[in-house]
Amino acid sequence: MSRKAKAPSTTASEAINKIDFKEAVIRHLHCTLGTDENKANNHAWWKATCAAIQENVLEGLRKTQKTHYLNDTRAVHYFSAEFLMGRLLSNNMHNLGLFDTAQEALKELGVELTDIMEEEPDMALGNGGLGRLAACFIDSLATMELPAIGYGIHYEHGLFRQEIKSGAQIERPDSWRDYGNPWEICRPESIQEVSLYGYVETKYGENGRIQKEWHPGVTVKGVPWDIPVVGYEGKTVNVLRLWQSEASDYFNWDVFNAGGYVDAQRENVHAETISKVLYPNDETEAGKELRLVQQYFFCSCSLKDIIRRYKRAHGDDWSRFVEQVVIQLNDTHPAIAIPELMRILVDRAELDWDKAWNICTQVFAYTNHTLLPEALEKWPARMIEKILPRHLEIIYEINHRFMALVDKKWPGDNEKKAKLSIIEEGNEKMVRMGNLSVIGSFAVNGVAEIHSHLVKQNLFPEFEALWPGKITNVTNGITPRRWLKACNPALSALIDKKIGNDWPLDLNKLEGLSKHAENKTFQKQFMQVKHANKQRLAKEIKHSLDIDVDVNAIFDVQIKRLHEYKRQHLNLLHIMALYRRILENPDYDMHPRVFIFGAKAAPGYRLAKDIIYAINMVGNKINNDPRVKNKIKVVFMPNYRVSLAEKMIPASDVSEQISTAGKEASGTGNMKLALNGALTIGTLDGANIEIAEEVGDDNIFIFGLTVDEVDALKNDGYNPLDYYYRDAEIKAILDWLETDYFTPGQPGALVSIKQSLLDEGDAYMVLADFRAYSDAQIKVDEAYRDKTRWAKMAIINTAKMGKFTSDRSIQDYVDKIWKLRACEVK
Ligand code: 7GP
Repeated sequence: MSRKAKAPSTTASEAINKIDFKEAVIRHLHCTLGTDENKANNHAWWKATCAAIQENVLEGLRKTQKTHYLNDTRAVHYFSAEFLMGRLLSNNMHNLGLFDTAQEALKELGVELTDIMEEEPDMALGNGGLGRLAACFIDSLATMELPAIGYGIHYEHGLFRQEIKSGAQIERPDSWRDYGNPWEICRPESIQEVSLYGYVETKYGENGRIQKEWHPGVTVKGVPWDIPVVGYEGKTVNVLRLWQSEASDYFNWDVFNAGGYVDAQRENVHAETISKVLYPNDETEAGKELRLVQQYFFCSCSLKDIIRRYKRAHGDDWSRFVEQVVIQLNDTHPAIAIPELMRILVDRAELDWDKAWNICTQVFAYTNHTLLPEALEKWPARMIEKILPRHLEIIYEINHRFMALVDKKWPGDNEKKAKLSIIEEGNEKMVRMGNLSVIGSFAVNGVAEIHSHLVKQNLFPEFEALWPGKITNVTNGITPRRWLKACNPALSALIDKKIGNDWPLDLNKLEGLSKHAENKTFQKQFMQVKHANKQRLAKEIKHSLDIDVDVNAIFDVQIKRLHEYKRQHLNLLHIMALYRRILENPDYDMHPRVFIFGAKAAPGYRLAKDIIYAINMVGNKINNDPRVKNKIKVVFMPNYRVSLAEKMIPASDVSEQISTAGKEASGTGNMKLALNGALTIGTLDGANIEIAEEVGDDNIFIFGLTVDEVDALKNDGYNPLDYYYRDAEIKAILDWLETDYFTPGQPGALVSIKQSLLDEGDAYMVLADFRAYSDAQIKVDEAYRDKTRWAKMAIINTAKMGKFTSDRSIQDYVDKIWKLRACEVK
């Protein structure tokens, strides 16, 4: 899996490189941007630098594509409605090994690379974990020289920009490519057409064969934009292909003539709007027509693109398709690809059903990312019928045949059938995309051990019984290139010095740091790096929020989407408890702490927005209360995104991973923070469990109910009022929320949080875990005061993160699911 990294060569060629690089940047200033060294502002320097780097990227891309073509390689096609890429300049420079060269070259031109890097807008075409995972995975795929292509949507607007006004979240449009994106390449030669709406005609062929003909109502164009994905050391450059919708020149007279369509079309989604905006919902399905159209649009374009490429090599011979193509479905968002491939094979290629189904079920694999019921996609059958009438027929046919299989396994068991059916009967017939995905795939995986176990045991137990072994686990991972090497240069340099520089390709090498964990000098160096990173973040906090924070305080960080199950409000209640303890006892003994949050709430998620508001209002009060004597500071960093994470993570001491056990499928922020030497306070949930196994119980703060205990308590009839009445501190804090103490003149402004916990039943068991959490925080406090102990623990956290490189995740996918071979690009 891992390759040896070359020792960095400091030869004459590098000096020449620097000259070449300067020359390229200047050339682009002149010839691409039409400006010059004297006039150029940071934005222009950034663009010219990107263009200079892109020259190298494109050369790698050409070589890679040629090599893959000549070797007729099997490839994985990663279908994902989201790719949360962040910025690309720093990453591409690091992966090409050009970072230092570029930095020095620019310096000689009087330009500070780190300044111009700030000009790059984040490519935020995703919501959170699922989208960022896709981005880490394509980095690993290229690094491991695996033939792969990412397929997604070229959203005009990515995830909204978050502003905080008087404590509340305001959403503003994100325009990541307003002034042109230097990385993407439009490929008009590969435009695809996608059909929507209309009706299906049944025909009888010569041999009595029934043929279906879909007469679509509209056809739209899918225009591909390619983003090159550079592997570490720059050999393989794969592609992320994102589809943009455009109105087609094509007008369907056939449908028009069938009558009545002009009016009907008016209610339909318009071509240009399909790729306009990313749905800002994390872990909730939207159920909106446009969303289904988006999903179908990118799946249809991508399948046609795959088939075009396959046919170029194999003509109409479908027999080798499954050898060449594997498609990974990133959650159910691309599940409509299954009936779409069936349609292409049966209606277009005229394969018989069994043959087509045989192909389908050897091509698709499906990853589940959540157990939350509100995130499991279901579409009204009527909506599918309207948008994709032929696909609904195909789904029924898939289901009909599958039900026969179920009947064979459990004869006459209608309950089983009702549960396993793709169709949910009820007031409104619904199509369950999860069931469709399991039935149409040859492999299904969860994203951490415990999650995969729960997928088998709770979500799909009957499928597990029907097809034992089909559901497996692939624990998530993160790319250490972005999440350590590029974002934490000082720590990377220290690690290089201690154990050599091949860890970015073989993260288990970090284990070599363990034996220095008790070395005083190394501890000092390690903590000095942390201190410097904290200073940088403190500056950023001062700059963006005008809050002064003490760099010697514990930087306690919770960064992730705002969701009740992630329990930012548990963190908040604990902050209020500390505040109250200080007010009651001015000598309350605690090491100063800065609680730092970053989180976006889905615009329609009321309580999530209320929690953001509460964090800001409580923070504002505490930060300005002289009685606190700066022992607590609360910081809510606006507009949390990949590039902000890259600044926060290296500066964190404590990583908050406090979801209700059983709810966080894996988490990946937990891995990034631990990799950068933060200690986790967390529940036994998701990948926290595997992190604890790696670092050992002494180097992590685990608290709270386990999955089994959560279930047991629920079954016994959990009553949050028990905790409210029995724990005076909990009662006092919740009652505090009802006053106008934090929101002067607005009593009740924070009451929805109390209500959710008391009146609405505290679905995520915040109160049940509060005391255990508070006790664990006392242990964190004690540990931090012991400088030597903390340094040792932090080093061990970094040292033990080898397992969580996304290279290992990808290798697991390759071994268990994709059966891919690396293809060396010379
Ligand atoms: C997330 C999970 O919540 C997180 O635990 C996991 O680490 C991540 O996926 C990557 O596997 N899920 C989503 O982001 C999401 O939107 C709904 O799930 C489908």
